[in-house]
Amino acid sequence: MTISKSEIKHYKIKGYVTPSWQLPSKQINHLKKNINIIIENNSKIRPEQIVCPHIEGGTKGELNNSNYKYFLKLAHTNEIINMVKPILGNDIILWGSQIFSKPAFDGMEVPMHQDSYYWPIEPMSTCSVWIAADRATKINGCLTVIEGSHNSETYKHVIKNNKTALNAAIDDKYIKNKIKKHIILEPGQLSLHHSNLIHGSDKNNSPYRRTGIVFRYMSSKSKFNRKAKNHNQKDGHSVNYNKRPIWLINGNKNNNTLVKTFSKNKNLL
Ligand SMILES: O=C(O)CCC(=O)C(=O)O
Repeated sequence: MTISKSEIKHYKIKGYVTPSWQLPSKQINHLKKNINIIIENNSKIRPEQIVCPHIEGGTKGELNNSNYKYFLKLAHTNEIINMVKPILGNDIILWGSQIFSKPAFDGMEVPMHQDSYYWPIEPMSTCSVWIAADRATKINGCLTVIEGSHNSETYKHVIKNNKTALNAAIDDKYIKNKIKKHIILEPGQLSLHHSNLIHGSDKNNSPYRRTGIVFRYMSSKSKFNRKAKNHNQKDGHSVNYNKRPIWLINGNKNNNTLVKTFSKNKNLL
């Protein structure tokens, strides 16, 4: 196992964890290289908003990502899946991913939010795995979380102006006086978070880029609801759930549709 009992306990009590396991250094270089290729080839898309790099064309053909299989394979990494199993059980589907890269001096804020507000999964049995490609610190806008907030309901969110990387944020009244915990990571380290955890990240005004990729896993005992209303970001980046392919990572797909499988044996890393 790549996650210890005490790390699982931390996740269950606080809604997130930073396990001690991290990507080996060779894989960190592959990760940086592949993220850089996507950013360079998609200069019209904000690097905080590169949605589904593991799917050819992204969510609707908007992404130039001939290296999508690299991300798909990364999402199948055994050590990562072994962390997700104790949280979601054995039936696991990969349903989404996003690169959140905040350029030096110009990185967008991710307003405080709960992922459950956005997602079409019923019931909401999910886990996000956020992998750092660059060092993430207080000064370049690392993830911040409100510990234990995953035990709360999904709160009302309000629409923000489009200078933020997400357009809906939790109403300030729910986070007033709450302490934000910074998740500081070295390249290759990762954190797991619960879909109800209140989290976000500050702008990056520093001279250091801050980049991570997040993979979204769900229990396939839950349903990926293809009829869920799509949400459209004000900047034109839209998310369409109707036809999105999803990948069976482990166990059974149960009643989910458009489920694909991926051969891990291809040498893509
Ligand atoms: O990378 C960030 O700053 C935000 C990530 C996030 O909101 C998420 O992974 O759910």
